[in-house]
Amino acid sequence: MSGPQAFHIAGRVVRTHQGSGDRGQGTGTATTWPPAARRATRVTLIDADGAPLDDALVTVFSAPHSATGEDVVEFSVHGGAYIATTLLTALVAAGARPALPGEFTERAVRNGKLDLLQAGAIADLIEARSAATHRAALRQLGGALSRQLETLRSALLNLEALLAYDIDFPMEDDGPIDRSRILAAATDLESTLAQLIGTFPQAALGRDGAMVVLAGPPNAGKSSLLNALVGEARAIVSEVPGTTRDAIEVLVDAQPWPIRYVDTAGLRASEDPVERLGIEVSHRRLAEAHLVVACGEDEASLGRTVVELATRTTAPIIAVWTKRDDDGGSTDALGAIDGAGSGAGNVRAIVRVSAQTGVGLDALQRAMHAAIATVTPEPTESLPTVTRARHVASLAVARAEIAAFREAWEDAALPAPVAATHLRAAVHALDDLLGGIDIEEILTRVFRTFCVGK
Ligand SMILES: Nc1nc2c(ncn2[C@@H]2O[C@H](COP(=O)(O)OP(=O)(O)OP(=O)(O)O)[C@@H](O)[C@H]2O)c(=O)[nH]1
Ligand SMILES: [Mg+2]
Repeated sequence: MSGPQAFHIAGRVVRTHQGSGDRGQGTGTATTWPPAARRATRVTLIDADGAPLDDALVTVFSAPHSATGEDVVEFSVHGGAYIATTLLTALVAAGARPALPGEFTERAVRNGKLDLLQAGAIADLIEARSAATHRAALRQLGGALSRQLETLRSALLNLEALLAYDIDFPMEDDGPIDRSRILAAATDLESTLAQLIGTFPQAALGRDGAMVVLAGPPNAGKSSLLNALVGEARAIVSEVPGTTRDAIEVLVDAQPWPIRYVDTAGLRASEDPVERLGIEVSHRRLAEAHLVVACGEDEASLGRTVVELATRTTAPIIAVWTKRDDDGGSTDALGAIDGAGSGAGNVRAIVRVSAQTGVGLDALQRAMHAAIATVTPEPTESLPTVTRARHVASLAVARAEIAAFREAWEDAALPAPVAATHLRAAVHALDDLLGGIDIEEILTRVFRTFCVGK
């Protein structure tokens, strides 16, 4: 519970233990309210009617030394819904109200405990489904991106100051400011912004994973392979060709990026309208894939599959000879697929696999990781990653404004005071991100997506 009334309201649901020897707890048991700050203290909680509810721990934090910057009371109660619900009812009866989604974080921002980027990182942290996303969110919560933007912002302010000097004292003895110095500073800023914007695809990879599409003719064993790779029966397998109709996606965490396996409808000329829709989806997924796993149960069909897939994707291809229950695990020389012709150029490996016995899965996994590494970036630890479209939009505005300034400055097209307005606009774009100025609208936009209690 957070807010100026928090201690007062909590005092109405807490019974402190009077005197020494009470329940033999001694130290750590509250005898006065509020108890010492930042220390777990044992209390009896009472419900709205004054009846005992739980033997619990409370911790109080006094403003401004709390997560929200306000007076905060934390209750640690025994598990289960009854105690928590009854406690909430008692708190509301005593004058509290339920928090809105993201309200605690919003208050932390308003009280200067977090900037907007760090607040967004809390949402990212909660939603993280992969080690990569979790890593990026934790760095952002730690302020890595905020610090980088602060540095950019102060460089911009310096540039503005240089320019102001030039505007105010154009005829000073030491002459006007060196034009090339201002130009170099602007170019530097532009390239740092471009680098930051360039990290956005990494955030998408961390969230959505590297897309590995399993493709091939009907009945080749694609769904069986998916199930074997993810270790559970996610896709329906049957001996009827054309079983899989819709793309089935499974996200598996892996390093450095999670992998999103996509099982697709078998590729063939079909009269069935539903199957054809499924095949169209397969084609779309193939076009977006980071890696394609071509499946075929004999040499000729694998060769044809590779040739067809090479026309539908520019991603690397791993050819999997499926249902090799007896000789799975061995890999073939790259030229070995009969008739693959020009399509073989994309093929990185040929692996014999049995989804039934599991033989060859390890070799396939190794080949996949190696191929993925060639088409996705290494996670950069030196530069913070930009994780949201909102960040990219603001950074792009800042970059465009600086570019406009640089161009105007380069050919002296605009008088300095006019060119300087571009720098002001760039500062504003960065302020939007950090929550420096006029943040009402941004706050609402950011916190609407939070869940209750954060
Ligand atoms: N012996 C053996 N049979 C397999 C293996 N993998 C798949 N099968 C069989 O092959 C048949 C087709 O498997 P699926 O995984 O449904 O094939 P699919 O490529 O997903 O087929 P569609 O969804 O129809 O395109 C099923 O009867 C599977 O049991 C394997 O490694 N060994
Ligand atoms: Mg299938």
